[in-house]
Amino acid sequence: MMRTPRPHPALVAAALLALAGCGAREHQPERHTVVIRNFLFVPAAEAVREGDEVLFLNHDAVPHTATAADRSWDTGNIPANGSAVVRVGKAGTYKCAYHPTMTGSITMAGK
Ligand SMILES: [Cu+2]
Repeated sequence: MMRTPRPHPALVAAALLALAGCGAREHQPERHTVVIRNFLFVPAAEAVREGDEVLFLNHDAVPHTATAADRSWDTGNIPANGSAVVRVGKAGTYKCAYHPTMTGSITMAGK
């Protein structure tokens, strides 16, 4: 009696994983970080892609916000040493609602 040789299951799984990882998705969402320090957004300009999140870390001793100029997104109040995450879908400028001289901008990459 002859048995048909079969590929090892682990090899099949590896091959399927390799195929799945090939061009199935152009971009994995990323999380960008903007630090608020000394009444500044650092970096002041951040390039994101659709689906990305931006994490704002407030390292100041007073509350801030990051509020889109067109109001399309808003972190709301970020307390001292607090943080907030937003998903930004389009390019534009933003500022702190409490301190209008604090400004930053988002650009959309890969479009
Ligand atoms: Cu502020």
